[in-house]
Amino acid sequence: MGLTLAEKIINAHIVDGEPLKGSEVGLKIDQTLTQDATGTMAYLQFEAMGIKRVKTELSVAYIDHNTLQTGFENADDHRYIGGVAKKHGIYFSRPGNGICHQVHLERFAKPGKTLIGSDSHTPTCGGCGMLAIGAGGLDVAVAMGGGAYYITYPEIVGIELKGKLRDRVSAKDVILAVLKLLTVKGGVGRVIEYFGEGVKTLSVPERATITNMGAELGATASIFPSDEATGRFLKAQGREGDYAEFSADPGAVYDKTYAIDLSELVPLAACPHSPDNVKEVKELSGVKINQVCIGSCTNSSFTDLMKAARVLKGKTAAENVDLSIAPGSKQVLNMLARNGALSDLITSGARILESACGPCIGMGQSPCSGGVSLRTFNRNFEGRSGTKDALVYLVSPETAAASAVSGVFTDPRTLGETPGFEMPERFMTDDNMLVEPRGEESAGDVEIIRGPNIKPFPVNRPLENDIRADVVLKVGDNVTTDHIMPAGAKILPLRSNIPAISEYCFTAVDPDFPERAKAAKGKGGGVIIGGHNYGQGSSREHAALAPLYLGIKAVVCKSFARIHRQNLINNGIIPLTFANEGDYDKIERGDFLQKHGLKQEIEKGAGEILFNGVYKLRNDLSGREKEIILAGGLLNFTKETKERRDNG
Ligand code: MIC
Ligand code: SF4
Repeated sequence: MGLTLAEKIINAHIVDGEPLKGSEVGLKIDQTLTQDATGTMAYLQFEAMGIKRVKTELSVAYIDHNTLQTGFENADDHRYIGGVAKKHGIYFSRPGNGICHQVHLERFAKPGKTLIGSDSHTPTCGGCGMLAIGAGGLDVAVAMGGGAYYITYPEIVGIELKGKLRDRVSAKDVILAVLKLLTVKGGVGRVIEYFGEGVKTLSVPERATITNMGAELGATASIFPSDEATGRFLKAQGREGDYAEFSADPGAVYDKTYAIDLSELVPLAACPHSPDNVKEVKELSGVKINQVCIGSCTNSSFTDLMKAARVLKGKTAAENVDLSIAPGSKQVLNMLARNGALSDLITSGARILESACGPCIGMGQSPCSGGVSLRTFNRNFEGRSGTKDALVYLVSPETAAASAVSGVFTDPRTLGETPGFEMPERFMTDDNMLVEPRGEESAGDVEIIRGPNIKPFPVNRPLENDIRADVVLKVGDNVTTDHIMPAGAKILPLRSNIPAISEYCFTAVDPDFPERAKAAKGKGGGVIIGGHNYGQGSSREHAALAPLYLGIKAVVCKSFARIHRQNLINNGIIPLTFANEGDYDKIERGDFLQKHGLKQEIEKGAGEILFNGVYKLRNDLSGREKEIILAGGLLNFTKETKERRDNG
C-alpha cells in the first residue's frame, strides 16, 4: 500500500513506538524554533534541564512578538534569550529580522525534515515539504535537549487540489474554504496533506499561507509535497542545496479525502469571531470598515505585499480607514524598498510597521470601539485585537487592499484589471540579523542576564492520592487560549513572570477567576469545566502555567485541542473528558469534584474514573502521559528518567 508524504516523514523519524494510527509515537526532531513570547519560559525550562548544547540539527530563537517595548520587560527578555542562544548553540534572530514562521520558511525550512516550534503556526513550513508542528515551550526545550517529541499517530486527510486560482482569488481564500468545510475542530488528531494537479500552480509562499492556517483547523500539521516549485523557491532563496523531492507514493491511501477545484473559488472572509465563520466577500460588499491591517505570518510574504501594493499604487486609503502594513521579514521589507513598492504603500497612506507580529497579537493598532477591522491574519477571536467589541474579519491581501481604498468591504474582482504578481527568481538574502551561536570552546564565557521581571516558573508536585477540588469555572465550547491567558501589549510583557501574569488568567471571561481559584487553592485546589475543543488556538504554555500557579488540579471538558491538552499534561494538570456528555449540564460552578484513590486509578490506567460516586470521567492518558502526570509534569518526569539512566 502506498504511503502518504506525512506518513513517510513520520515513519522515518519514529524513535519510540510503532507506526499505528491512534497510538503514541516519539519522533526525532531535526529543527526547533521559539519566539519571544513563549521563548523565555522555554529557555528557563531548557536551562533547568542542565543540558549544555542543543542536540538538534538546527535551533533558532526569534524575537518577533513582544517588540512594542513600553517598559524594560520585553527588552530584558530579548537580552536573556540572546544570551541563552549564544551559549547553548542556538541561532538568534534579532528583533527586526521578522516573524519566526516567515523567516524560517525563507532561510531554514528543509523538505523531509521535522520541525517543532513553541508557536501554533509552526506548520507554516509545511509549505516547503517539512513536517512542522506547533508545541508547548517545554516540549521544545526537551527536543532541543535531544528528546523525542510525542504525537498521536495522526489520521492523514488528503485534500486534492484541482484547477488554478482565478485572478485576484488567493491562497487565503483556499484555506478559508477549507475552514468552512472542516471547521475549527476538523483537523484535531489529523495531518492535512495537499496533493493533485492544482498543487503545481501554487508557489511556496502561497502554500505556506495554507499550511499556516491549518493551525486554525486544529490540525497537528499541514503539508505540501516538495516539488519543482519548492526547488524554485529554495533556489530563489540561494538555498538550492536544501532541495530534495518528496511526495506521497503513487496510490497513497488517505484516511479521508476531499477535493477543491481552485478555479471555482471566490474571495472569502472569516467573520467575527471565529476563523471558520466564512462568507463570500460579495455578500459583505458595501459594509463600512474602519481599519485594514496587512501582515502576520499568514500573509506577509513579498508576493502578498506586492499584490497589495499593486492595488494601492496611485490610490489613497479611504478617509474612514486606518491602514497599516507589517512586512513579514527584513527580506520582504528590504525588497519592497528596493523595487519602489514601499513608496507606493507609503504614498497610499499606509502606516508601515516593523517586521513583527504587531497587531496580530494585539501589540498596537487596536481598532476603535465597535470598529470593523479587515485583517490578513489568521485569528479573529473576540478581544484578541485589544478592542473587546471590535469586529475582525480575516481576508486576503487583495481583498484587504481593495477595501482599504474604497472604505467598504470590496470584492477585489470588481477592481478592473490589476496586474498580478509572480514570485521573483531571486530574493534578497542577507542573514546579518541572525547571530550565530558561540562554539563550544568559548560558550562558557557567555553571560546570561536575567532582568528583574524574569521569575522562576512554577513546578507541580507528584500526583497526590486523593483529589477534592472546587469547580471554580465553567465555560462553553471552543474556548481559546486567548480566553484562558489573554495576550496584548499590556499582558505580554508579563510572559516571563507567572505570578504576575496569573492575575489576568481567564479575566476576559470572568474577572474574579484568579481570586476564586486562589481561594480554592488553599482548600485542595480547583477544577475547570469546559465544552468541546477546549484550549484551541495558541500554543502558549502560559495557559497551563497560570492555572497551575492558581492551584488548578484538573480540567474536565467534552474535548480538548491538541497542544493545550499536552501543555496541561506537561504541567501535571489532569485532562479528563465526560464519558456522558450530559453530565456537563449537571455540574455547576461552586460544586466540587472528589475522588479517593485517584492516583491508583491513574496508575492502573483506568479508562473511566468515577467522581463523587456519580460522574464517569474518561481518562485517555497514554502510558507515557500517565507517567508524566504521576511525576507532576514533564520536567519532573524528564529529571526522574535521567536520574534512573545515570544510576544505571
Ligand atoms: C498567537 O498567534 O496566538 C501566538 C501569540 O503566536 C501564539 C503564541 C503565544 O501565545 O505566544 C501561538 O499561536 O502559539
Ligand atoms: Fe505572530 Fe500572529 Fe503569527 Fe502568532 S499568528 S506568530 S502572533 S503573526
